[in-house]
Amino acid sequence: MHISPVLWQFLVKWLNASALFPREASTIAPYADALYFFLLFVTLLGLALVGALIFGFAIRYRKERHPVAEQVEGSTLLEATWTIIPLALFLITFVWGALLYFRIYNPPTNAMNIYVVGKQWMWKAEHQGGQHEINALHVPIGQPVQLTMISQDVFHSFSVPDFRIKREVIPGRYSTVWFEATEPGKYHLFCTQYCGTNHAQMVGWVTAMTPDDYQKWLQESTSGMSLAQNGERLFASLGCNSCHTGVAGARGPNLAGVYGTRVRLTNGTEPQVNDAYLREAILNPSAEVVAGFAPIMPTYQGQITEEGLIDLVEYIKSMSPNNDRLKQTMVNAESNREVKTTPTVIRH
Ligand code: HEC
Ligand SMILES: [Cu+2]
Repeated sequence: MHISPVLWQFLVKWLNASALFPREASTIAPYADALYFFLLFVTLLGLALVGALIFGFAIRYRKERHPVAEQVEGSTLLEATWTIIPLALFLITFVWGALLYFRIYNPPTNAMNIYVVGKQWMWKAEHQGGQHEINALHVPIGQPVQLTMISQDVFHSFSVPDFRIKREVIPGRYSTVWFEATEPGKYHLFCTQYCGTNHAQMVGWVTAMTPDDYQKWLQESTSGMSLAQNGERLFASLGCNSCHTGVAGARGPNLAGVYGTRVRLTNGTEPQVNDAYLREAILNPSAEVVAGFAPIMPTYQGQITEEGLIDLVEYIKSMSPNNDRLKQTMVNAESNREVKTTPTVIRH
């Protein structure tokens, strides 16, 4: 997908070659750059206009030619012109920016989900099949990838300039970002939020591969246990299954099929069950008590790492296999509430 005219391609290639500009390696990159160059162009135009006027007026109205100042009362036409033209330019920028914003913030429904945990000072990526990697991320090209990210300690920011993506990674709250890589290659990954002493070392590489190579990589890097399987094990070892037995009349509600639905809470609200809801339900059960149940679930605050929480969420998701959309994270769904939990900080 290329929106760039020939001249444009030429400009971008030249900027890349002269190391002045990151590569355009995702589907969003040409769109982001188009707006960027438009803004640059308008700014340069404004600069040239104002500069020329300053010079022109300085020469034309210099003291020798106009020794006595002449008062001008104003001109409606002139004022209307310098109001309407900038207004039009700003409105164009606004509409253009808003359209781009929606494109950047709404992942395609077929996006594949990868989890990322940020911590001082590394990026940890977890693939559905349980493959883990540190300061590295392998992705297929030609396939939208959604990252569901959370921080285990302080604010971080996940940034891949060649993809034109950057998103805050926040303690206690899932955030997402998506991209579709277009060319195989290695791309720099940065933390772009100062996060402590070794912030500068919180960098890595995103490797974009053909789908075949990616499948091969997945097979070679497998740990044998998917995230959901890890979650199932954790569910048993933490004793969750003693209440959530899955049979009617159990002490805890049946969790099978619950993901993606709406649950009725004792406070009368009906939130959608998404990743954020599940995480909150585990860490802060008394905040949202399911109608018809007693608030007997203990809190697991501080007892489960972010990776463990991801495993549990994946396990609960896997118990709702009927919905394809569920393969993707739903934190972007319309019920994207503020989740107020204190982060689980587990230091090693
Ligand atoms: C002592 C029994 C008990 C244990 C142990 C327990 N839970 Fe619960 N859980 C409940 C009850 C009762 C509810 C419903 C009331 C509420 O929401 O607090 C619930 C609610 C939930 C919900 C929200 C369900 C919904 O339909 O919205 C999730 C998710 C959940 N538990 C997960 C877990 C996980 C994961 C563990 C283990 C780490 C666990 N629970 C351990 C009793 C328990
Ligand atoms: Cu960081």
